[in-house]
Amino acid sequence: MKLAALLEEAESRKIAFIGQPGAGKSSLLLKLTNGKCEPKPNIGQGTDTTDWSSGREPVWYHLYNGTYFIDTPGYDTKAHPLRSYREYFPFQNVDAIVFVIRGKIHQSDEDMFRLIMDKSKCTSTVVLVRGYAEDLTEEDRKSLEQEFNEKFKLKRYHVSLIFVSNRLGEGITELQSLLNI
Ligand SMILES: Nc1nc2c(ncn2[C@@H]2O[C@H](COP(=O)(O)OP(=O)(O)OP(=O)(O)O)[C@@H](O)[C@H]2O)c(=O)[nH]1
Ligand SMILES: [Mg+2]
Repeated sequence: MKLAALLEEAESRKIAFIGQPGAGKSSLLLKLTNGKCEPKPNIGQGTDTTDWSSGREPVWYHLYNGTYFIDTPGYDTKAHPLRSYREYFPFQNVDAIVFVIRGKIHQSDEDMFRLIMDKSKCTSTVVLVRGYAEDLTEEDRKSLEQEFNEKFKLKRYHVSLIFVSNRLGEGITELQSLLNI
């Protein structure tokens, strides 16, 4: 696959965004790069906006300050099933993975998290982002943190959890400093 070859060759740092359709990956990429990455990612009104399955050559990465940002399509769809990530996505060639969750945790999210942990073999930094945080109360956050810890074993894997709102900007500075952007 072309992406794998490209990432293997590139000496710059690489940060990938992975999550369900509409989780807010492309919006987060734009925020983290202060709206300046090139090319700009497409932000959707609905889901499946970032698409690697069409016949056209997809945009594999977005550049900002010498870092490659890889904005993956939402997983667990007909066009981008989990197995396509298992087979083709070069997890081992990225330096950091931002795993974005929006709402309820699905079995496919647990499967994807396991895949990330297995494939990246702890060589990359993994951060769990809970998006749409502007709607969450303190209580919500506490129970989500507990649920994430149980389902994803964040402590065991040393994965940080960050609440982010792309709408209000919450969590962006924290994530930038964690990822050294
Ligand atoms: N309120 C709110 N809306 C958000 C947030 N993040 C993203 N959105 C909106 O959610 C929609 C989808 O956002 P995208 O960034 O395109 O989501 P994506 O994960 O890249 O989606 P795909 O590429 O289709 O997988 C857009 O209308 C965004 O404006 C957030 O934190 N809060
Ligand atoms: Mg997208």
